[in-house]
Amino acid sequence: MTAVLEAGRQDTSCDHRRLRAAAIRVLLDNWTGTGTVPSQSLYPHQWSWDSAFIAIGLRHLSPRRAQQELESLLSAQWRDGRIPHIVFNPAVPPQAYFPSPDFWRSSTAGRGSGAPAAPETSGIVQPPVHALAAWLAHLADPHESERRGFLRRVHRKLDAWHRYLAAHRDLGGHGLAAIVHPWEPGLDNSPCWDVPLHRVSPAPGGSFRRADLKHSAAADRPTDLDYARYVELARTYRDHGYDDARTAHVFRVEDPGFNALLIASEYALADIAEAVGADPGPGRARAERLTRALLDRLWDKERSVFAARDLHDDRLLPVIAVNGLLPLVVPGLPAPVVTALTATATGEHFGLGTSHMVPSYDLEGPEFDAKRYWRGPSWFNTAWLIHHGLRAVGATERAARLLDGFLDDARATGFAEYVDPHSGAGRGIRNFSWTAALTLDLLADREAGR
Ligand code: 2M8
Repeated sequence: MTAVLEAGRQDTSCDHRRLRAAAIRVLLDNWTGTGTVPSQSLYPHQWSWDSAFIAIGLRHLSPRRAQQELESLLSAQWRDGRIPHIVFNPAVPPQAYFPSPDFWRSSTAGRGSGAPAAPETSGIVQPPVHALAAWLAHLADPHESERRGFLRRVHRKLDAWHRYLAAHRDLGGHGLAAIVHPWEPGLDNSPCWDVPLHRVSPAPGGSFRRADLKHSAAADRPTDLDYARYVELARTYRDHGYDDARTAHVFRVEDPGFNALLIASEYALADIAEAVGADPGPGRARAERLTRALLDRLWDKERSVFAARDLHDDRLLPVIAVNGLLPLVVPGLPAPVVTALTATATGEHFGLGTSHMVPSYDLEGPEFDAKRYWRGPSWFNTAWLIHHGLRAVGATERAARLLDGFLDDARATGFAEYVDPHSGAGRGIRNFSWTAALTLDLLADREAGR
């Protein structure tokens, strides 16, 4: 019996070693010298929240490289504090990705909002996971971080980023940050955005050329009509100088995922402040205020899940999706909310424990599609966040099972972008950077016996 157990353990550790080596290979291949592309084919530039997740994994490979990943992203920060969702690599041909720099025109159209003269960037944002990533990157090697003055440099920039969100994005006036484009929450094509997105008149069909369909199956990606609406929203924002006060923002939504990550990052920013000798009080106070607003505005008691609020009519959108589970990462939620939310995760809508990881949208919802991106498939970054949320609320057994499932899916799919929640089949592209990075992170947890 002991021999069998021992052999099983050796198999697992050998599998883990191989998986770790394969994840490292993906990150080395996708490193450009200053940052990491999510994928060399589909996403050949630097993406904002991808880089935060990538840094969380890179810290196990090279804490210094993790710091550089974040600093290269922050070097493209706008003077108003916004961290753009894409930082373009000038060496990549414009036709490799759409919308390309000549669509966003950040250095000219965004000049009034403080866009840098170079590099070119997009003008929208993505979820603020950066302070959390910076704090974790620091903790991986505090001496190296201290030696490079990492925390001191990023503290000011991350503080400006959170201030941008508070000053320019509280479009509802209740203390939460609003998103103004479906690409901002990172769950681009989620059914959550269907109602507000359908108010947007699509850009004319011939006015742009998609690049994504060269690398991914059309059945996995957004429809042409939705793409035309994304383009129109971004064009309108650009034509108003990316100025939130001047743009009418037809699409404006308070998203529970975006705000939950902001809260987690406010706490991390407070830790960073304390470490550099600044006052952590304001960051913690902001986190507490945001948590109260999240509960007041976005907790859908009837459905036992957090939901997005459409600021067009100030109503909760009755859509159950994975962004509604992300507040599990928020410290100090009331116990009845945690109990109800955990029950929702394990119930029929998400099937946590029986699904592959956590589906991006309600398994029983009318729009469920196991293949199409963010309309059903399970993603590794949301699984990683929910794993940590479950651990933090003491659901350790469920958290551990989710971790095992994550590692199995990452291995079986060659670090896919996302997977079918029923079959586990890999979808989208392979060798996807945040899948590899978060695999490294969870392997490190497993090795440390967490
Ligand atoms: C996807 O979004 C981009 C636009 O930002 C796209 O579809 O072209 C999303 O999955 C997003 O969350 C992710 O950050 C990005 C790069 O991985 O790809």
